[in-house]
Amino acid sequence: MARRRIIAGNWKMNKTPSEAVALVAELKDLVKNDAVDVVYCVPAIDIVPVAEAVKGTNVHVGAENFYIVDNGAFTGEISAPMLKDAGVEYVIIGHSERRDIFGENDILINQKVKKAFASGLTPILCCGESLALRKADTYKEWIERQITWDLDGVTADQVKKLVIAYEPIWAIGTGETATADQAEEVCGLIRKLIAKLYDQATADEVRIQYGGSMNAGNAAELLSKENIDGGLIGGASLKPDFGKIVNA
Ligand code: 3PY
Repeated sequence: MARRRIIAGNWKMNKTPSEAVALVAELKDLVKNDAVDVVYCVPAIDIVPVAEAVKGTNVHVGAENFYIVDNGAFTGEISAPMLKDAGVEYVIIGHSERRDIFGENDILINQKVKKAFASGLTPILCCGESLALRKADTYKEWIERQITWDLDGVTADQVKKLVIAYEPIWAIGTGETATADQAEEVCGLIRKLIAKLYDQATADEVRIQYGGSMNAGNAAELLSKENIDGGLIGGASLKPDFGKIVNA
């Protein structure tokens, strides 16, 4: 089945509000492509100016994180209704930097996936293994366990709208990229797992991205693989190269 491609930038903790608006303007013509969903996942403080700046373009706005409660005494957090009201459509959940640096575990990540869907946001759910797990050849079991936990209680109809990003941790911010065959192996495995946990129709619809140093040089080969429906892009999403990835 033909799944619509989705290329999302993960800006991480980069760009002040004025720099963010300038980047949107710089990329505007470069990311035009009606056949692809283009998403900028931006720092919380950039959401409102970026949502304003992308109006009338083909770009959708995403957040990089949120908390599972709507409002209250949660200093420093941002809620799903706040994101929705600001024009956010997608939210990254379970990025390895959130898991490793901020201690997010699969229980919280599962709650976030369910809360995002309940709030009308589309999760971009990240999974991926460390270099140690890759070397020990236990990465497949690890990823199956992550996805199984993270989707506990999530319905097939929701999973059909979900985006899953396979991001091997050893390829994040290191300049290392999984080969297209390594990426395809795991993305194919994730699709088979979704068929096992749900059914084939759901597996055929869920969109699976590769993330981890995807760039203008390797995007076309990665995106040519059957089970890779897009990319979650780190550093290259902050440069004109992002346009080349969108159009790869
Ligand atoms: C990277 O490519 O570095 C990422 O972490 C994308 O999310």
